Amino acid sequence: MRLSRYFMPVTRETPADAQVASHKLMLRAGLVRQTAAGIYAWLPLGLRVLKKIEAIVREEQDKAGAVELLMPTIQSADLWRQSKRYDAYGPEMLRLKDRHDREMLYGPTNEEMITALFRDAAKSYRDLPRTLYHIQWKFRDEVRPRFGVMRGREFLMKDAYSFDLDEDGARHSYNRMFIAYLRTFARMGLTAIPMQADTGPIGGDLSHEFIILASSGESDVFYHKAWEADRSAEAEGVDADDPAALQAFVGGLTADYAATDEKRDPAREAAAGADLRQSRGIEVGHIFYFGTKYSASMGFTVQAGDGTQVHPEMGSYGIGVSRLVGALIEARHDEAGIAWPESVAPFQVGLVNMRADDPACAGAADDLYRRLGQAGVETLYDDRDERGGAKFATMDLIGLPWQLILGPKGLGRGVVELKRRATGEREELSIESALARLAG
Ligand code: 5CA
Repeated sequence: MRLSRYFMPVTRETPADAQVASHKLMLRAGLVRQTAAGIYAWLPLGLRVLKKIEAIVREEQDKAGAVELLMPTIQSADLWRQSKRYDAYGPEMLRLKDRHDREMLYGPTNEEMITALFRDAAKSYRDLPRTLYHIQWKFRDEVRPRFGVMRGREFLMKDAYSFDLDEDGARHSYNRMFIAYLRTFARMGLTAIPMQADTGPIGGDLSHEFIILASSGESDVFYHKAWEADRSAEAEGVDADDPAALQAFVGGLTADYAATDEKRDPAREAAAGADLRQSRGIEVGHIFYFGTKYSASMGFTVQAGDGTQVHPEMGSYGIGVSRLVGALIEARHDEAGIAWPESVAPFQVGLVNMRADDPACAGAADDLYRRLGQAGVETLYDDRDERGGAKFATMDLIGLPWQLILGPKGLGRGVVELKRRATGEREELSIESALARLAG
């Protein structure tokens, strides 16, 4: 992409209404613009990151055996009356009326809708187990939308729902998602710590939040120091199809190392003593096992192997896809701007032509841009006629993993400069070696 033809409104000024680093940087780097309180337009650069995160989430859901579908954002109030949540949900639900005066709502979550959809199709134990998911916009009329996309009113969520015949099956489905979550966040360069959690309006009695550590986080967490190392590699070795092995792994992690919040379990602090650390954290995922809460209230039964009718055991599993964009920036930024991990970066390389007004430089940079494209390297090419200093500042702000700098002096010697954004390391190398390195 040529920057001269892109839409990336960056600003030098720090926005007055943003408190946390990620919100400031998302506005400054032109990733999003607020269009109403807690509602954001995703500008091209931000949309690319959102799509990358979504793709990782989707791949790991598919690997975990979940099946993708897409439910609408608008739901009917009657659906929510079946589960008795319509009145219980309160002012966070955005309620609407259509032209026929029918009560509708903008979905804050989809337990009711998926239960109704699956109920109408699944008749026997042979239709189970199933885990279904979608990646769809939600609306919650939060009292205090803040921190940009991290606590928005409209936000993108991956929500999955599992249906099993019995409790053991449901626990296995829960555990599969549990390790899928560790893998998902690890692929984004994040260590997400599972923390025992309250189930709130979703209901149920088993629940974990996945928390990444950040000083700007909304929750107070205590976590075992074992989580200071990246533990996701351990999840790689577990056979997700073996219920006993999986239960042993998840059970071990949660019993020995799971984080907790202060109000839930102060005793844990005393027990673990010096091994416990305290921090602030951002909740990037939340999983629930709630048994037959929805299948029973919504009249969903299947025929079991012995001929009896049973209510399927259910769980639901959320990931804050749009929240992750902010959370990732909280985890990866410095004074100059964002430093994206390669797996979610909007482009891999920022190609900077230092002298757009010099025909030799422009010719060489155009050629390099073309060859990077042929090699499949996602490149943002700063071909604008601007000062080098301003171009560097922009590249550092938007945080692409690599910067490739081409200027008249280097060109005379046949070299370009390659800079790694995260560390600031620079090296000079020939155009051929730079291409080989970035395409590799
Ligand atoms: N139905 C369940 C699981 S599918 C559910 O709704 N869970 S939740 O309420 O915990 O939300 C799932 C995830 O969505 C959270 O972990 C969080 O990462 C994200 N999320 C929740 N509220 C917001 C919000 N206001 N802004 C951005 N992300 C949010």
